[in-house]
Amino acid sequence: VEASIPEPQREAWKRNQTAAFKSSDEFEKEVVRHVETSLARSMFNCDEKAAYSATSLAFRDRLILDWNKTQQRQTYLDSKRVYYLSLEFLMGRALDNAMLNVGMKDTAKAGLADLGFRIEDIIGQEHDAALGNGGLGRLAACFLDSLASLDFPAWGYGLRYRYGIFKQEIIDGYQVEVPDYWLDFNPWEFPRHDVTVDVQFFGSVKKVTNEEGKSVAVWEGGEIVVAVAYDVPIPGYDTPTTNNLRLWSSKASGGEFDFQKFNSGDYESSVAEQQRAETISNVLYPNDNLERGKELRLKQQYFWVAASLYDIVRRFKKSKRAWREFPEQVAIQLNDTHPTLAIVELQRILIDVEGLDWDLAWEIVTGTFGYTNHTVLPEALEKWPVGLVQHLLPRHLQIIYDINLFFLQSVEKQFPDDREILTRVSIIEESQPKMVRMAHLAIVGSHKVNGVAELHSDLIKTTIFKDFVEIYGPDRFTNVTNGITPRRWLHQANPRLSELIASKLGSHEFLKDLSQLNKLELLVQDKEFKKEWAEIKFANKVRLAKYIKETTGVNVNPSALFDVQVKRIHEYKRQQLNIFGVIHRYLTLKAMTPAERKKQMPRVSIFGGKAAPGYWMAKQIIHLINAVGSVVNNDEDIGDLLKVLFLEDYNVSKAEIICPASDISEHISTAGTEASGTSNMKFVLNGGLIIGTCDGANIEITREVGENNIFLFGNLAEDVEDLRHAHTYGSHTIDPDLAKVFEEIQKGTFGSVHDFSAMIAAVKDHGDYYLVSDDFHSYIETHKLVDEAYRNQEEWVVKSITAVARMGFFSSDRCIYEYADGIWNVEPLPRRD
Ligand code: GPU
Repeated sequence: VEASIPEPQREAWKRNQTAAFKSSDEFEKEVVRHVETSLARSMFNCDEKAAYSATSLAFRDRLILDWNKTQQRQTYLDSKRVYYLSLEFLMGRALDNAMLNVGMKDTAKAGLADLGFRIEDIIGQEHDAALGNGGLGRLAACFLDSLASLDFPAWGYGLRYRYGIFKQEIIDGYQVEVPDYWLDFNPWEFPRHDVTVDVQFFGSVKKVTNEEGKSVAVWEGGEIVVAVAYDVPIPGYDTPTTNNLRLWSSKASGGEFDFQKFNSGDYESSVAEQQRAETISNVLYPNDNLERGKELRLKQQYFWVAASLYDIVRRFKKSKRAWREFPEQVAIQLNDTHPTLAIVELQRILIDVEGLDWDLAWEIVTGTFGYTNHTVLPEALEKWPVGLVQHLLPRHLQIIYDINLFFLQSVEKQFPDDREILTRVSIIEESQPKMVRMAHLAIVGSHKVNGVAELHSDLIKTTIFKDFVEIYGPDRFTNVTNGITPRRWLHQANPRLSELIASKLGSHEFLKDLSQLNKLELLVQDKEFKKEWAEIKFANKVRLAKYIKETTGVNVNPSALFDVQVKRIHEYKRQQLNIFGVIHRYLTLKAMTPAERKKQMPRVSIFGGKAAPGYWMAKQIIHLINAVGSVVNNDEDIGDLLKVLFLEDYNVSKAEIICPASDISEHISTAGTEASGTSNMKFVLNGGLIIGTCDGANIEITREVGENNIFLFGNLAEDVEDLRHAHTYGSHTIDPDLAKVFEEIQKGTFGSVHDFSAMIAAVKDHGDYYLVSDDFHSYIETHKLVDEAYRNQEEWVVKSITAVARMGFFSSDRCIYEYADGIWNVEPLPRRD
């Protein structure tokens, strides 16, 4: 249906076009209008929440005008687009980011002040959009910011979960999960009730002969769930480009079927059916680096993939181009294996719906997809039981078998004498029950596979995907080291530091060309500059100390060394190593005379992070941290020399307070286990140093900032296998200092001996898989070096400035250019208006 307004009437439209506010007066007008109309309130009942809502609606209106123009232009120019498929987008708050990206924060600040509000209080009203678990979801959010800021025509596709990651409460030292219902009022989304896709599940496949005498598959029966689009505008920084994040929400298909049920008095079962459909987009699975193979999770994956591909194909078809041009118009990036069914779905659309032959379709598919791997941990590699896929998606299973058949045939040709390789690389694992290996499917169906840091990309080529390098050659595999957006993680989180840097570099250009930070190195001997630098760090620590006081009641001294480890709780990330180290410090202090104690460097050990609800050991680690905190923080011998805190409900908006306030942060995973890490980058960009292992992006951070500006310790990835082997088959002795820590825990110093015994047994009796004991000594010694270095504040500030100056490489802008160049083959499309 043609919905376009005919030429003669367009004058009237142009005359009445909506104008974006430009001054604080115009902004105020918009806020008042939204309070009075959208919210139906007045100046007599406008609290901060209402002021936040109205401010957000005013900015949303502004963004959508830019959004419209961006989309019109992208459609008109019909250039290649990027689609980033991710089950997680950990966006955090939108208002502050929107104000800064459109360059209107000062305008809004003045306007809000005029109306009786402080901008910080208004920003603080917003509920985080927490549609992700950790690094993987936050990476997707940083990428969206960079794609828009660099003017790439790009869309994100995800699920609109009703419940994001749970809210964490700490009750009596234990984690308790509370549902995160965030949608009661979300001014940042545009429901598109007219943009829907019917998604089919279950049913059966029959072969029929078509008019041309060809046998074709018809997937019929089963049930339909409707996907409804919700659009979230993504503003670029200092550009009118505003991209789209499209999130799908599930709803029952309704229609005649329900009506029949209703008439036959079966109202309840039709309601139940509706609820079942809505369950699909109900909740984000709270696991990080773990796949548990739940049927509903597979349903989520297909629902989201099918709706997104339908949308992408619909947009392509509007251009009336030949199918073989599809990969020239469309690049789809798979954020981990979660969207791998997209490969099968596109093949299905092309052969079953559009009637292409298999080989052409497959060429189009592999030309379109790229796959990013984010882990080598075996428990995180996705596999689905063949029976489940058969039941839920019968046609897709047939196509998977065909893809596998053709793939294995070609491998057999290439390696005629090697039977073993076929078993190893098959997309189907011949286990009991048989499983579909999603990573294998993703590799076979993509033209590029990338890891997320150099070490990680090397590891996937030499371990889990080794055979595929033999088969496809090394060119299919590449590295794109992760990055972070300097807009949120410097400009927004640390405005004073951002302004200091801008004043020295002469502009804010560094926010879009982070390599310009290197000019700061010329200033490392500038006394005044160093003083300001140190003052800003101190002010950020004061702010965090205030937050700690408010949330935990504990007083911390902002002059102490702030030592932070905030990230998901996981044995491989080794918060247990950290807390054992803290106990060792406590015991050492206790053993000292008061005179000796006076000479020690005061420390504040700060932890934060969520444990997956079903991850028992991670929950024990949280409990031990809290238990140690309640002993240490109340020990009068210790006073300010050591405080131990667990900050509840770590999330993006809390990270914005915590990252600028660290002196040192801990990135201490067992070597070879953390694919990249990205918070390591956030802390260094904010002038904190790192204590870390030779793992993930720590290695590249070291290369950039220099070995003198980072504290590395521990065994190397290449030695891990041998050490593990020795633990199991040789004699396994525990580090003596660690043994003393264990004795203290077992004495009951920190309460519940029973609770902590499993953590100790994992090291002592079960092979110490994560090498806690092997790395303990070097960890403790390196912390001593940190204390020593921190005594020399003058030198410490030089390290801090030098490190920041050398962090340019870790901007997510650099990542996006690398993907655009090496994987997507897309160009930016700047708007000239
Ligand atoms: N990552 Br797999 C997650 O946050 N969740 C996951 O389920 C998987 C990976 C992380 C990696 O652990 C981290 O090292 C990396 O920096 C991040 O993805 C982004 O690539």
